[in-house]
Amino acid sequence: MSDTNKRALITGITGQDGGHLAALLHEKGYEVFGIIRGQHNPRRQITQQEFPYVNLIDADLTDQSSLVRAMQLAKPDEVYNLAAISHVGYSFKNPQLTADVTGKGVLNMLEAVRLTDKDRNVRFYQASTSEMFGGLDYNRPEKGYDENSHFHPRSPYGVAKLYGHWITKNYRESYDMYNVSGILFNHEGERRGVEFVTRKITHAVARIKLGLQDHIELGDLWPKRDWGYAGDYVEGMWRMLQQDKPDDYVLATGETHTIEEFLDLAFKEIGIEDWKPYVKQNPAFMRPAEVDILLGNPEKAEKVLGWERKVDFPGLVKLMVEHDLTIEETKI
Ligand code: G4F
Repeated sequence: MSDTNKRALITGITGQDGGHLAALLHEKGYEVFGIIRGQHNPRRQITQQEFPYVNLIDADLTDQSSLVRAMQLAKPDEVYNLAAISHVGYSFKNPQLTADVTGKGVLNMLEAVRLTDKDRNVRFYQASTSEMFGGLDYNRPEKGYDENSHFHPRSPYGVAKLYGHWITKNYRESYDMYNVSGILFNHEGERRGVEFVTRKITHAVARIKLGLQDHIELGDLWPKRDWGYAGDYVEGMWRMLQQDKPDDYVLATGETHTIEEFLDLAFKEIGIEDWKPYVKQNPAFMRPAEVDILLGNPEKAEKVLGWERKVDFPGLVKLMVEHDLTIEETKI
């Protein structure tokens, strides 16, 4: 089957990755369906305006019958399960909701696929995460975490994602389903929500430049992350589902940087060399347990999938600051 008559169903269509992936699949000629939740979701209209070609289906990861209905309506060749409670800090405050959506929601989606796809034609992508590794000294490989590294999640979010990861694998082994987990390290960009540290910084930096605010409040600045560009990562997701056999892959840059380094580059974009007078630390943004360092090893994805990242760390920061300096939302 050529890409031009394939159908894809995306959960989490209103999120950062959902937007990038919808655009990519549309460009490849897919008919794209997206699951949207809630009777009064303000993002419904925004999504429909930005992606008029996406067919929105009302469903919720916590309601399995709605997912069965979504499968029957979309009749997809590929399912991308991107929906989740995805903010690590929020997951400490709402651990049970996180377990229901980010953990058990994966089971609900897998069951919906299993029950509606008797011939096992559907390919399923699960959005696994580097948060499952936990970043502690004792299990951190020198070249970065890979597909065989030990898991030690450090948040209710990481624990819930680990359940999603293993149940995806279990359904692959038990029911001969084409299930893949992409273990993605942090990926950012102009579509990132302002609740995540990179976009929070670039949004604030743009507002400081425009004279709309005079400082930014952050939590810990020493944690290190392996930050890539989300647009590059959705290409990797798609490639994972085009292989002959289902398998799991890490997508990462192989570099790790502190939040301070991100601040350095972001403030330099607006001509400020010393950002310290503009940054205040606020314990409200610190977490009960922190993931110290995330560094991924993308060798397998590069070799098997031919995946490569196009945007490097300085390029990512530049792209995000430049974007935030120009959009109207920065001024609101
Ligand atoms: O931007 P963050 O909230 O992302 P985090 O926790 O690394 O999680 C993201 O990446 C994961 C992949 O590894 C995804 F699975 C997950 O869904 C999400 O997309 O925080 C990054 C770091 C943390 O160490 C946090 O403690 O920044 C630190 N930080 C410091 N001040 C802050 C802030 N984080 C946020 N969100 N807000 C702050 O004010």
